[in-house]
Amino acid sequence: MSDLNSIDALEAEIAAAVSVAPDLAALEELRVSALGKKGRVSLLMRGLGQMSATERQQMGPRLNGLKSSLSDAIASRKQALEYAELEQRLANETLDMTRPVRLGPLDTGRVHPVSQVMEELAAIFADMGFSVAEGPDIEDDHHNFEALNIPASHPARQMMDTFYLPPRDDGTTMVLRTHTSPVQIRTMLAQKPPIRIIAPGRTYRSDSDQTHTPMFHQVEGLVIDTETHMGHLKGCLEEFCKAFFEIDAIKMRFRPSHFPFTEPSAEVDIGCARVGNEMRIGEGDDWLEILGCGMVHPQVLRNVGYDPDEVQGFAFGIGIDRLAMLKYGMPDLRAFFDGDLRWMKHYGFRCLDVPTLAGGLSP
Ligand code: 2U9
Repeated sequence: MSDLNSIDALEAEIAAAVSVAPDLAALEELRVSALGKKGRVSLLMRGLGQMSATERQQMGPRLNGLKSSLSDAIASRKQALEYAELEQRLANETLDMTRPVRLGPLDTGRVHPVSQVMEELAAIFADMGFSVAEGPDIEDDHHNFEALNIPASHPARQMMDTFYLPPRDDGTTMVLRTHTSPVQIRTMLAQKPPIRIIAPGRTYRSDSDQTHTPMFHQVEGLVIDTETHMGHLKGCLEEFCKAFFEIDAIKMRFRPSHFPFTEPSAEVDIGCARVGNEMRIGEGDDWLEILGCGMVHPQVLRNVGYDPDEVQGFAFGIGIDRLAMLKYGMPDLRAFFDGDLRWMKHYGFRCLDVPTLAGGLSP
């Protein structure tokens, strides 16, 4: 039969052992020997049944107190030991981030030149404060045509250019987007100016020959602000061309053009030299068309609820596949989408060739 003094002694003894338990295994052993089914505290509690009512009144609360104080002591020692173990691991386990990457399996896959160029475009435009916007490949007539000031009579609306999906139950007909412009419409409807985005992605037109594939890639850009003018457009596109072709002095020519969604509109050529089969950008007296652009048409601004007297902007569109062909010298567009591994091995990029402006865009 234990008295209160012997319980105090037991508590002091076990608490002392807990406080110096050297590791988690030793602590667990102590826990089992005190609080486990046949532990010393559990046996004492079992003895309560044989006590007189007066004794039980005194010993019951004391034994409960003993159990909870030991549980607390064990829990806090456990936390301290776990923390010390983690500290030890953190001190011992080190990673040398400066070591060269071991290639092996990482070296078998290739990044498609189109994906690589998309990454380059995102890096260049991110540096000028643009963010990347995305939208659905399947669009409705309004976002793909109507809001962009493309009238029903426009050739782009004809069956021969656009992929139409079968009409839906509500009578509407969806299309495969013919450009990424509906992404800009959606962005303008969802956000307030200032807007500075690029919209890269897949686009579809019913066209297939040596220089056209039914699915192709575009990047379009849109800037909307309160005092935007052609000077900003030209500066922005010049910065882009210099960064993309990695040339400091690039000749550019803006030729008047027409698009329903921009006014005025222009097509942009860059200076180049054709030497045999080779195309050298930034040299010679030849010109090469690379993009279209213009100031966003006031009607397009009105269509998204903007006031053209308050805000204006510029937009541009670039064909990514052709850009990739020009920069990396692939001669045939159709091979882009053949999925031929030999082609990928030759023209593809290693997955660690991530383009950054600081690290150099192309490997
Ligand atoms: C909004 C307003 C204006 C996007 C533009 C072009 C000119 C253009 C072609 C380049 C090569 C398509 O892939 S391509 O054949 N694009 O010439 N695109 S301006 O103008 C916009 C877009 C969205 C709301």
